[in-house]
Amino acid sequence: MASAWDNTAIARVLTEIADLLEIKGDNPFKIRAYRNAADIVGHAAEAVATMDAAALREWSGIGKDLAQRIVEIATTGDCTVRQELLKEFPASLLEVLALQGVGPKTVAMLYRELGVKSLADLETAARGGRIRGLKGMGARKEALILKALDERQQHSGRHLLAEATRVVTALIDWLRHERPGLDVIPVGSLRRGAETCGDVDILAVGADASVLELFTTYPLVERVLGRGETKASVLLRGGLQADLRAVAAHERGAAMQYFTGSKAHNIALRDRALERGWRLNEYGLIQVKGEKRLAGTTEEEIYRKLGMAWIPPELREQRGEIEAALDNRLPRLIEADDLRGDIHMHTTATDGRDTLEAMAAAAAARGLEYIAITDHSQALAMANGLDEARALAHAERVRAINGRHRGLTLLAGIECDILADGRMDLADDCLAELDLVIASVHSSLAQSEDEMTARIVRAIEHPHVDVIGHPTNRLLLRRPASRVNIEKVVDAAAANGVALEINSLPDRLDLSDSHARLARDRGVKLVISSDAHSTAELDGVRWGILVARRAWATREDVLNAQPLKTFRRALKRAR
Ligand code: DGT
Ligand code: CA
Ligand code: CA
Ligand code: ZN
Repeated sequence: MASAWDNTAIARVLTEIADLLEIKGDNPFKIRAYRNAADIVGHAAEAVATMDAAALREWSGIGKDLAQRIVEIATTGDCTVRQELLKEFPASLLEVLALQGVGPKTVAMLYRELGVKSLADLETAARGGRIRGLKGMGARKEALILKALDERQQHSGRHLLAEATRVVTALIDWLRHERPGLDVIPVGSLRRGAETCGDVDILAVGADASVLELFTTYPLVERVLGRGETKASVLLRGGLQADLRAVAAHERGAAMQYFTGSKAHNIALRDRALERGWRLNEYGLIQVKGEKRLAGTTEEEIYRKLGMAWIPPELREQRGEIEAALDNRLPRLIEADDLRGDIHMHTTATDGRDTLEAMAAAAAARGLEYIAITDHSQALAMANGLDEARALAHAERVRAINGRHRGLTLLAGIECDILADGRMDLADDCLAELDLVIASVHSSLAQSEDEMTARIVRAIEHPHVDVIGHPTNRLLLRRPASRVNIEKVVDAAAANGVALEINSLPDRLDLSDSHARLARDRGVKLVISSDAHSTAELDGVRWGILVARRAWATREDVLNAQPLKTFRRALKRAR
């Protein structure tokens, strides 16, 4: 059997064990060893499930016991240590632990003193004012817990696109392994590349109903929510719900179109069909008079019959795409292969995990023509940010390895903090020496809209700033965007020839799709960057590409889709 356990899933079990041990108050060294192992496995380039214990022990930090545990997890999906711990503590405590601002010691105390076993228990205790009396808690902590519970409620049930994609890819691989040749297609918000997914929707085409039975036996199914004639729903480990629908081969296109959505796009399309006396649903496009079947095998024929070009799923949000398709003026969307450079990444000089040399080698292996190394500046002390002297010395090291990889040019850049008043964190003469300056906000995020807008605009007007990094500083499902007047930022960027970043980190995706669309509509150039803090994260640009596509961006709109020469000429410093 193909292992259902990819590295991230294995790492999650290891982290769970560490969490449970910490709640228990176990030996700190043992806890550290599990956390460390989770970190190593989660970032490993090889598939851990294909390795044996001896191979795992080659990695520093993984001893004999841990190696055996990992093999056990990779083959069975669980391990006896975790099972033993779950006899002592209910699994629902892990959800309490996952709450923002609640650590293992607090969870242990809440459990011991108040019998809090779940989020529901926690809410009752907090509302009843029973937490403030506990050692080290107080009314303020109690209020923070209620706020965290409230925020969780708001995001409840949504998952990052990258996480949903990872889970669905593993599930589909497993289905195809069990049923070679099975035609399975992910649809819904995942296929549209939306930044978060509620549940994931999957089609199995041309298979009989037994595929639904098989689906419910997937090893990572936590609970079967329902099973009917044509649809089954399950809750997967990690909390994601997945729906599988069995559809007939001749309805493939209609089902894809219908279940890809969005709802708003479907309604607009269906209205167009109705105007012509046709019916459009998940089974096909049907002429009502005489029940004549007009289309349904492919999406293309459905759109064609309705008088328009096929619309890429990322555009199906009822934001003008139907009108554009009717007029034959849909944009030619940027594709992953169009990216030639990646101009935002970190190394061990600040808070990256991998060295400059390793990042360069990984970029070359991915076929990139150029990269910019953009470590942090001094204000980000937590990240060991660079002062002027270190920034310049680092730039020298970057330039020194230029030419080591055939076809790859390295630019010596910086991700310079924008201070609270809009000044740059490093002196002008230092910034002038560098090849590229990304300016980013990392602090004083709670400023008023006026302050934050003026702060970013001031950075845009700085003579050496080329790009604004993650302009709103949101963290998906965790932290809202800063209050900032994005129109003013976009207009200032257009006036000053500064590019705006689409940061590809799965929990940032900042600019968002609609903000990026506003920027491109007003002639601002975009950059799509990984903001990688490890070699593996260089692949994250795929998420930024989806945002750019949802923003209607073409290759011409994206600076790092240009050859190096054009890219450098387009930077503000070149003006
Ligand atoms: P999500 O799950 O919240 O991330 O978003 P979606 O878009 O995946 O929504 P979901 O799972 O409720 O439904 C999947 C697709 O099925 C949806 O995008 C369009 C289609 N659909 C569902 N319900 C309706 C409906 O009532 N009317 C129409 N026209 N389409 C629907
Ligand atoms: Ca969905
Ligand atoms: Ca659904
Ligand atoms: Zn940053």
